[in-house]
Amino acid sequence: MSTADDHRFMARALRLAARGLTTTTPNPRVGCVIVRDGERVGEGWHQRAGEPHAEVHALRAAGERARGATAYVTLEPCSHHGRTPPCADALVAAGVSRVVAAMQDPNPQVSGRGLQRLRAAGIDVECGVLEPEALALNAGFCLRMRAGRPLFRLKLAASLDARTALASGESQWITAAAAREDVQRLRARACAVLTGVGTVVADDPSLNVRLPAAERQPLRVVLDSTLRTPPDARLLGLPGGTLLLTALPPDDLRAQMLRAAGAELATLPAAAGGGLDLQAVAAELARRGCNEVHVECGARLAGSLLQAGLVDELVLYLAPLLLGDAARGLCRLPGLERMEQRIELEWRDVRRVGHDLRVTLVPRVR
Ligand code: AOF
Ligand code: ZN
Repeated sequence: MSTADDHRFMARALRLAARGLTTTTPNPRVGCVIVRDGERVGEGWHQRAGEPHAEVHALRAAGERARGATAYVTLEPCSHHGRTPPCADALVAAGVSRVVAAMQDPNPQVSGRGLQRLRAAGIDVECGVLEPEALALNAGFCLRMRAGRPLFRLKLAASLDARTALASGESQWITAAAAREDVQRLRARACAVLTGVGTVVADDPSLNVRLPAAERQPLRVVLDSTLRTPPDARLLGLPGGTLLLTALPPDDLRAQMLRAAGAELATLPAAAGGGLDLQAVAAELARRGCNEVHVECGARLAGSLLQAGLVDELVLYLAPLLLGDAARGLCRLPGLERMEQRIELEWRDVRRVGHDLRVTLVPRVR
């Protein structure tokens, strides 16, 4: 089989994997295509944790035609007994003769052992086809496995002069309907939607997914070191669950009231300058299986996350408006004394979304 065919079938497997974009958490999105004599005889993708992996769906579809076939998988087939038995064993049992994987599984329970097991069974194994695309699809999962923290995607919406609200706090509506719907899609793919208590108190946001096809609500997370969340806050009553991260002990009176109002609470260390230790927040969310955390917050938390190096992706919606100097800025950062203290980003993507622009940035690696 030629390299071009390998790329074509792996691209197809990646598209299948992306069908699990909003549903596989805490698992990665994985797709599989089984090809015999140049023809696709089975396809599958991982849909939900606890359900069969991509390979199992594809092998079931292929049946006997899997014998002697090539399996294209966007992630190394697993070798461990998790919620389901090892896919490497299933591929061996089905008699495939070649396996092409896009990338190794960063899960320490697998990390190369799946490929090893296939090779030991005499299967021709190749790894690394369309690897950058596969890594991008599961960037959060990879970060959680390798660094013990989720990927943080910070969403901001501002006027052309980078103002997010009037001095009065009034912020509806800066961006138009298409941009707000785009944000809904970003929320839907996230494992958790995070904000600060200031936003909860000021705006009483829902932070849920309101797309017709939504079958899962991300966990809502509020950074609330002193438990100022009102027990009647809108987000506490919605499906999907709300986690309040606080520095107060679990037996605090407010903690008890908020638990009674439906919140889950976890106590974390406070940061030296007030608020919570953001690295501890990241570690706690990873521990809970969060791969991607979508952040919608005020200028203070946005600034703190940027300073802590915890913004892996910044998605900024820019509306064609000017709000003037008295309006509120994008993110609060300490004044710089030297240019070398600046936070540098790189443009990743620019596109128009309805009336607004969406620019996506990532930290610049120096
Ligand atoms: C695969 N194919 O489609 C996926 C894989 O506990 P489990 O059974 O849900 O396994 C989850 C782990 O399996 C996950 O952390 C990752 O290492 C791997 N995911 N592997 O061969 C798949 N989703
Ligand atoms: Zn598997």
